[in-house]
Amino acid sequence: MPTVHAITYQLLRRQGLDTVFGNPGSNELPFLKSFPEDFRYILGLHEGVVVGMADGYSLASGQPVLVNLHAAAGTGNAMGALTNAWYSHSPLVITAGQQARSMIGVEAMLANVDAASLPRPLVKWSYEPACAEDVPRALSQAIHMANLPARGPVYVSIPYDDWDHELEGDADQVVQHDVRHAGLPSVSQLDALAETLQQAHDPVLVLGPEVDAVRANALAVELSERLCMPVWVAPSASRCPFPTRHACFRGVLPAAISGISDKLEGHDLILVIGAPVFRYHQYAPGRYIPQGATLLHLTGDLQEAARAPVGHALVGDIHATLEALLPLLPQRDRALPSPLPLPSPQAVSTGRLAPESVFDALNALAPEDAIYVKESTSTVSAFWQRVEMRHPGSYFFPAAGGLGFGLPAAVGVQLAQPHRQVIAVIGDGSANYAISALWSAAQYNVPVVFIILKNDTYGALRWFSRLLDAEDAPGLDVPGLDFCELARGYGVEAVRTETLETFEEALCRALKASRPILLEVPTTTIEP
Ligand code: TZD
Ligand code: CA
Repeated sequence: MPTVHAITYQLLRRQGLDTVFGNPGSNELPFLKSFPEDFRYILGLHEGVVVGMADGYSLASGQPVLVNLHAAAGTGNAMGALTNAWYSHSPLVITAGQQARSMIGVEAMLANVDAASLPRPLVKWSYEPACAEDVPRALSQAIHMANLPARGPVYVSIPYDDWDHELEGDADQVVQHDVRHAGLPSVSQLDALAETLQQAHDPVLVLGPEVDAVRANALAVELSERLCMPVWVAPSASRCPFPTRHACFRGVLPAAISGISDKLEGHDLILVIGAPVFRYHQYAPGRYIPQGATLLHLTGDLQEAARAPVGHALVGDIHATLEALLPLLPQRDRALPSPLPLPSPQAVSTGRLAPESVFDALNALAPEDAIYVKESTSTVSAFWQRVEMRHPGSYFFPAAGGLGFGLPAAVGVQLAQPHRQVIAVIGDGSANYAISALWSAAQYNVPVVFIILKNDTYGALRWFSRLLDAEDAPGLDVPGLDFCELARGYGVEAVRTETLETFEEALCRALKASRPILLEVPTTTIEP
């Protein structure tokens, strides 16, 4: 009779979860033994790195991904990274080993008492099967739960003496179990939507990460051109849903209540697609939307829809909705908005490079379909202005703002997209939270170009400290770091570049190399 181990690997294979990101302990070894040759195990040296790599892999592949962590301590280490996975709707199927069933109660070493509670509230579903027979079914449920909308991470704790257990009857049928989702609005809902859009005098489109996640980018372009409306990216952008040099593109909305109202002033209809309404950051109270405006909200996430403070929401599959909506909308007889002026090239002065110069160079020299994983918080606006992004899946930023995403996610994204160049643009503060991702990049020869912007400070916090009248706060600078030495210590080639010429040269060399390379660039500090 087949074992839990055998059926589980059949299930994972059938569901396409053949890359496992993990960090093992004794509880996990019975799962990992006889690891099938058609599976791939990617080791991360810290669980934050493991989840960050898996998150990047899932974001870039659009597929559920298996993560294998060590019981309580391993899961605990992963929690920071889980904040990002939760908000980016990454379908991570996280498994963790548990002590042998008979030793959980006595709290033997490495038992996770109340395992299912530990990862909450950062998972959609968390479970420890009540008996060994239930393990494959629970894993099947986990995969479907993670993958059904709104997608998100799930967690299953598995006692290590379950794997050799033999299954009876037709328990193997769970391998074929299939769950599909259909999420198209009704005809009358679509008609009402089309009617409202056509009636609008001056509509504006606000796009969120879900547009990029479901590859509705081209549909969003068509919609904006059909209705000749300006397009903003929803605040705290974790992905790029719209080509940034398109005539309709207006930029990223500020992450503040009153700031958004100011930017959208004058529009009578605000159509938000695939974003929360809204993901604010700094507290600047005021009106949620301009007086007299109506907000329509299309999202696949019922929680996003329910928690919005304003608007009329329609929850469904946004790709299918846009496909069905477009034929109902006649071309609007009006000029497209004029394109934003291109930023003038950053003047190069002596001394440290401005981040803007680094971005100008990237924009000129990187492949046109490069994928940027960005985690330098003070340079977000400059980056969006200067680095053109054209294709779906070109930009990833930590969705919950939890630092430690950038380095590992870049490795995961590059593993999932071997034919596109991944460029990680990381702050000297952010880089430290998951620095050992460099080891995984080196060991698996993942050819990411890592650029560390080294301004010796938590730049964004410097800015916030002025905003919050807390400039005398301690702990805002990070001097004395040498990322070239750190990178070499983890096996990654590294070079420090202090002038524009040496940066450009090193970048060109790194882009041609088929191995990971880190460039450390001393820069000035700018405002977010
Ligand atoms: N810890 C974690 C896990 N996430 C966080 N977001 C923070 C702390 C707080 N934090 C920010 O929100 S921005 C920031 C910190 C420490 C500074 C990041 O510095 P950096 O980038 O060098 O990466 P800049 O460009 O200098 O701001
Ligand atoms: Ca910094």
